[in-house]
Amino acid sequence: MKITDAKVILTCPGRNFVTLKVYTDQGIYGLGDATLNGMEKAVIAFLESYCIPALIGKDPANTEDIWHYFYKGVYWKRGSVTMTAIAAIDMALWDIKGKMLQTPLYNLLGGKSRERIMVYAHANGKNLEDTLEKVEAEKARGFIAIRVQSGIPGISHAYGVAGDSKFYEPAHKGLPHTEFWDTSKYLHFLPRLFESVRNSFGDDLHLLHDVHHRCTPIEAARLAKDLEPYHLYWIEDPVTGELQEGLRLIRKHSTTPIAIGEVFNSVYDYTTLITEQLIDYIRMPLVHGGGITHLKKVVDFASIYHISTGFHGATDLSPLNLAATIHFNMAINNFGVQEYMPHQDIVHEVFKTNYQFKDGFLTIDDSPGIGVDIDEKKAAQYPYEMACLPVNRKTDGTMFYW
Ligand code: EZ4
Ligand code: CO
Repeated sequence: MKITDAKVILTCPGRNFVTLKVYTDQGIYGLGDATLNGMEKAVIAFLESYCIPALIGKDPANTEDIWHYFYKGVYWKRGSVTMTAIAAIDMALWDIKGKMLQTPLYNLLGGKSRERIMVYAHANGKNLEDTLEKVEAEKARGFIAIRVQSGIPGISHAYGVAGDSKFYEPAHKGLPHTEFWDTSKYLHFLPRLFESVRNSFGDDLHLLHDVHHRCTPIEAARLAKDLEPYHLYWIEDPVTGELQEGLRLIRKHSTTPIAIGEVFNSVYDYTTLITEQLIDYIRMPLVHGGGITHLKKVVDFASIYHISTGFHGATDLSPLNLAATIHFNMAINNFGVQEYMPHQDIVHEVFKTNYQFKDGFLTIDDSPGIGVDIDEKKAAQYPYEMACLPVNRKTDGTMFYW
């Protein structure tokens, strides 16, 4: 079997998605997600100027060798743009392999370790009362794990807290908006928020929270310690992951579990965190972490240290990534939980999906490969629109992490 051609499909059904379609001489094609929020065109440039011409003529069955061709074979390694492009290629080739062998992707990764995967929902409220209502609404939809984010008294707009829209979308059209942040107000409010959630909903719900990299190590240690009585499933990105050693300080002070890495793209971002057991959950998603071939190695490495998965799964990752992720999570032993937010309805006009949500879990059918298709005519009806994630400043104007 040979790869005869590949192309990029860029579409914006409510938000931008980049899809790689790889064709073979046997009429089978494979699809991979290449969406990197706000940097869509950078990934496309790398795919079109180098990866696609280099793919043509290769045997798509050789997923391992092709992965290393694009990773080891390229002088300038790693980085989100490069690893997203490699992920898209890798996903498309595994999709082809599944279609060629007429079997779902999870079978190629070890078969089923479970029948369904637990997912967590987002409850984003404007203030404490509103957040409690949002938790109630997600619970009523059947979720047993819920990420809780709330507007903070004294902070005009906190990242990740949606406006009135039914759908979560942190990017805005055009250049970045500026948001403002005050860590002391946040650290004061958060324990009160989780105390109220536990008082209202009891001990059974799995509660999660995303810090969005906004604490220093000692602030994060205080937060993790203050939240201990509410036994969270995890706190996410308590500090920026670049400073792997910073996690040691948090661990010294608290048993609140930690999830890190939605902005990571390689196993080398994780080595200290994994080998020193400084985290509990891997967040790096297939689409930004070099695809199935690379993530499988990271996750197997993590399993030796009793670290589980909790992959990033916001709506700026396409349905293709979500479906591939469900297969992956079905197969591995050290699955933890999967982030899940439904895409807008128009996204499903473009992407034909094969997964289903029921009672707090996702299941996937047994169509060959990943099992998701793209309607190119529909995709063409939604042209690209520039959109960016916000930037973040402290209230005195200092640039800060978002
Ligand atoms: O900021 O997907 O855990 N989820 C998140 C998301 C990310 C966006 C970035 O594109 O932190 O809201
Ligand atoms: Co996050």
